[in-house]
Amino acid sequence: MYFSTKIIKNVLNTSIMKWGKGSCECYPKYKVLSRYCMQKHSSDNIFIDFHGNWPETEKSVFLNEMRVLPNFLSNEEEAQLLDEVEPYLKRLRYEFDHWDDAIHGYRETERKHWYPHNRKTIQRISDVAFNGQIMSYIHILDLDEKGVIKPHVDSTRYCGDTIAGMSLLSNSVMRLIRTDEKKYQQNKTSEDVDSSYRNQPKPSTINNFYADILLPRLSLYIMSHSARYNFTHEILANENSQFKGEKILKTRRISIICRNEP
Ligand SMILES: O=C(O)CCC(=O)C(=O)O
Repeated sequence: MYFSTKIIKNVLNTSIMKWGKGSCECYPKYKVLSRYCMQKHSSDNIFIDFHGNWPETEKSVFLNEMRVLPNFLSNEEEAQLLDEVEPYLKRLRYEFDHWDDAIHGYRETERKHWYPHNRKTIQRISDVAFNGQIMSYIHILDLDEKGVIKPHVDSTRYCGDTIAGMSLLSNSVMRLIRTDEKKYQQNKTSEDVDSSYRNQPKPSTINNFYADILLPRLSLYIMSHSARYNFTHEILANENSQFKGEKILKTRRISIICRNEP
């Protein structure tokens, strides 16, 4: 199935799907996208651009373990979340000082208690991505327009096998590059696993396979199991932010990220 750039633009520019509790409604005009909802495991996926020589088995596992739900949020839900988090974020400075850090040009906070309308949105993530088992602290990451998230693998010490993130304010491209599969698996002893929160192996796209993931504003991504541990993930800087040949402009982006317990 071939998806044209016109369809990708439609996803980026219009609210065409509404996600309810674990299901979605698609307007009839966008039948082709409704197939995405029905066939999330199909080997073509409009939000994933595969590069390099992927073994077929890895590809089908990956399609189950890296999912993008477009328009998970409505514009109103996005505005309500922003109203709640902005007053806290505004008190912080963007961190640009440490180029070695996995994230550059960001500020962040955590939140446990949410206004009731936003709590409902968090509960939807909990139901869709975690079978109701979510960590109580939710991570809010505000990336400046010039900010980048460099390739890293999250440590298995601090959270479980799944992370789910909503993208507010901006579209962006996340890149997942295949890395050393043994090093970052769960349940390793302390000598095997780096103790830092984010490990930064040096992944290469040469003689390797990787995937670019389009994260439209208002979407939710769910990354789990091998997509988390066998691949680094990063958010591309504007200089190389493109998807299927289309430039994807990243402006200021706030992600609200839920995790499960290790
Ligand atoms: O902003 C995101 O969606 C990804 C965040 C991330 O990679 C991290 O917190 O380790």
